[in-house]
Order: sequence, then structure tokens, then C-alpha cells
Amino acid sequence: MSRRVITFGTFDVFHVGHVNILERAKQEGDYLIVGVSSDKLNFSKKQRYPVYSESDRIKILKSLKFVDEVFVEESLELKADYIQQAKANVLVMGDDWMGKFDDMKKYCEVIYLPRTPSISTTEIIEVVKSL
Ligand code: C2G
Repeated sequence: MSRRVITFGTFDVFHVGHVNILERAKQEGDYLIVGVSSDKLNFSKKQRYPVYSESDRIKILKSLKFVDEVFVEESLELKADYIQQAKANVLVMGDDWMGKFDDMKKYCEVIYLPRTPSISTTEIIEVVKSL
């Protein structure tokens, strides 16, 4: 049976940490589906709008060779629905979310992968601001 992998994130100010997790997520299966947080959802999570618009973030993700499908994640509460709609057998998240999605083990395998050290959108924003 083919393994369909799903992952979620904002992927704002796209950087190598994002590439690494998506590349490794794809290696967990045959087909990779990415749920990208809407601008509104990101505001509710982080109290700010992303630097890159939703449509630009979608365009960047769709252009990657290891991403097969992209959809917009409108609510954190709908994870189970998104997983089932996508017919995903595996959920991959960075280990900053360790344990947070264990409920989803009812629907699929859940794998937390180590984050890439020393890079984040927040740090990039801080560095650029200080220039
Ligand atoms: N990531 C990583 N290494 C980094 C930075 C990010 O592996 N240095 C991973 C995160 O762990 C996450 C993915 O890249 O799995 C996307 O990161 P964010 O855009 O920061 O995602 P976030 O806003 O945390 O959204 O429902 C879950 C959320 O939507 C996740």
C-alpha cells in the first residue's frame, strides 16, 4: 500500500529548516501533502500576520520537488478531518510539537522529526531588523 504523508506549518520566510523537514517527511512515504496555515490561523497562533502572503507561501511549497499537494489549514482543531480527507497514513511534525499530536495516532502513524538547529523565521526577522 502506498504511504501518504501529511504535515502542517506556516512556512513563512521559507528557509533551509523548512526544506529539511519536507525532504525528510517525503522520505517517510510516497506522496507528501502539506497543510499550510492560512494568514488568519497564523495570526491566531502567533499574534502577527506572516511576512509572506498565504498565496506566496502556497506557491513556494508547490514548487518543491518533494511536495505533491498543498492545501490551506484554516483551523488547528480540524487536524483529524484534514488527515482523513487526505487519506494520510503518516503525520510528520517537527519535534517542537513533540507529543502535541499524539491524539492523531487514532487515525495514522505520528512521527516527530528533529528540527534543524539555529534557524527560524523569527530569528531571520530579528537579524533583518537589526541590519
Ligand atoms: N522546522 C524545522 N526546523 C526549523 C524550523 C522549522 O524542522 N529550524 C519545522 C517545524 O518543526 C514545522 C515546520 O518546519 O514542522 C514548519 O514550521 P513553522 O512554519 O514554524 O510551523 P508552525 O507555525 O509551527 O505550524 O498545526 C501545526 C502548525 O500549523 C505548525
